[in-house]
Amino acid sequence: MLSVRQSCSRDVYSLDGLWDFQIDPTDLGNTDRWFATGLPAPRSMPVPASYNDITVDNAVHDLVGLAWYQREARAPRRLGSYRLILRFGSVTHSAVVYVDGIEVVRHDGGYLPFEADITDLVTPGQPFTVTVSVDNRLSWQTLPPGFIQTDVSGRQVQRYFHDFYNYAGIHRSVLLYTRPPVSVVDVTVTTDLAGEDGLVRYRVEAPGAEQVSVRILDQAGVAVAEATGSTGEVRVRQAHRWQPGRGYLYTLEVQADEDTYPQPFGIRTVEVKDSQFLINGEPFYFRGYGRHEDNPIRGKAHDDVSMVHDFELMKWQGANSFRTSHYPYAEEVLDYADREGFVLIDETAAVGLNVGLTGGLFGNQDQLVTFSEQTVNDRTRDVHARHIQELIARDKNHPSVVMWSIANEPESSSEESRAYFEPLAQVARAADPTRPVSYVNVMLSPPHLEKCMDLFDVIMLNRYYGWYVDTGNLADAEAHLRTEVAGWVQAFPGKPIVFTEYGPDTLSGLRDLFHRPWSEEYQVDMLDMFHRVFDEFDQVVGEQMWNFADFQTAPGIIRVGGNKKGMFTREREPKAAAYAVRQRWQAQARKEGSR
Ligand code: E9O
Repeated sequence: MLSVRQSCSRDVYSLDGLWDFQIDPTDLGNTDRWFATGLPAPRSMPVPASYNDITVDNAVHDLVGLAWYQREARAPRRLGSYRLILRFGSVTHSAVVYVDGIEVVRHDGGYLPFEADITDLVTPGQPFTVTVSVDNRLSWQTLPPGFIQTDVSGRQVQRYFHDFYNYAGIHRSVLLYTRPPVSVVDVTVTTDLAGEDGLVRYRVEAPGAEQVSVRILDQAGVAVAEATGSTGEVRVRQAHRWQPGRGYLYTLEVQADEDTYPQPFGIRTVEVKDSQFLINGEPFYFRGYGRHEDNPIRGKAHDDVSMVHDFELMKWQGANSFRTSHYPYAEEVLDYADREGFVLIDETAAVGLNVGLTGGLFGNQDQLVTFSEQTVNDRTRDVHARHIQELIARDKNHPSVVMWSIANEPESSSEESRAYFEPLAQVARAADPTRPVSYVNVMLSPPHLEKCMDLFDVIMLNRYYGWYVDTGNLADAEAHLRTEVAGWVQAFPGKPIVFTEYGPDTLSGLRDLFHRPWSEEYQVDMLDMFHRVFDEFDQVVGEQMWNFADFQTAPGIIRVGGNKKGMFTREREPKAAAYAVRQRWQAQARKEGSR
């Protein structure tokens, strides 16, 4: 799905701000439409925001069920033959949207956009009501998966297999935009290098358009090439490459009859070859973090203030990349990464998939939970396939995205898991033949148990030697880590290895002469130990520690106010490791710069 971009044929209006909000007292609103005459007892809720931490009401904070949002909007006065589209950046986890009481769209999947053409339901210049029901429930067929239990008081409790808190609400901007009756609905740009030149292949979908043409504008807005037709290949002479640390963006300005759509892109190549990860033909070493969209009060909402500040902190550290763990991030974040030259591993919301398990006692590191149902099944896989396709459709033109991660830490040592993932790897490759595809491997599936990795291009590993195992014993931890990396090298020669998680929980301000776990000293030591081992193996081409910042979790006996594995606190204050790792990363960056 195309991002919303302004142009001479497209106007954009924001519906962000305060909406009316109310919890569904009956859970039946989508059937009996009790909201049709307005929400009877509304309170104010900002959009975008997670609703959980805004009020001081447990009913809102701990809701398992439906919440309703409503506001008035106004159709543009001069619409003429143009279409009016209502677009949501994301609603977590599923939404049903009504315009003046008429359902216009529903969408499952809390981290991807959706839209509806509402032209025929509005009158130019006149107000109309937008109502959204937001369902935060997770089941075996949602991503991420989860299940619901009822406690002794009859209250529903959501259980899930990931540790980050199940924030919900309208998390990204709500926009109204106009476009001509015949318009661009999809653009795909892929690029290649030919000596100093860039080759730009494009494909435009604009149903019913009689004339399609494109111009390529450089970053200064100067046209450097053009072509006609809905597909083609254009040569950009002496191309500015999009490079890590130096993002250079061109714009493919598409003209389809009356419609103009500006599609930013970068000229660069990505390739996995001989255990290296190549960007523009040169070996790239990933330095950075797994992250979360997580902030005090606003929860998982996108906001530009936190985004720009987080990027400043990452640049200060010398990071060049991050993984969008464990779900697709706001489009604004990807646009900004494109501009800033950050390299992204783009992940689906498939976290906590216990493919081969049917019932059992399950610990998500926080809680022990018993369940008896079959967990993930064929329907889950169909949902998963759709998520992969929607993610790639949304993000395929971002030069910052260099790899698709189709799952985080699934069970991957059974034949069932292999059968589950084989078709999904194909779905990703069919949707995008130009980028590597992989998934992130959990510590429970070392090389001798692993059944899925040969389906993928890059070995991504989350490892916690020194924390969940060998706690407090970094000598053993180092030996075990070294042995395991050697095992991967031997089992999968030629596949690059990126560490996508490692690091201990660390309580900011806890200092300890004996460098014991939870102290800032221990975090410095443990990260240092991992880095020492990484440096011994050429096949290790990246280090993304866990996590950029502390983040909120579900309640549990090993979480004190959330997951504390951050390099920064949740408020973005640096822990001691932030300075120590900065030295290493800045030194690496200087070395690369002098090459
Ligand atoms: C996923 C991430 O979202 N990986 C977890 C992170 C954590 O801090 C979580 O925040 O807990 C680590 C999974 C570790 C599994 C270790 C199993 C060890 C068994 C021997």
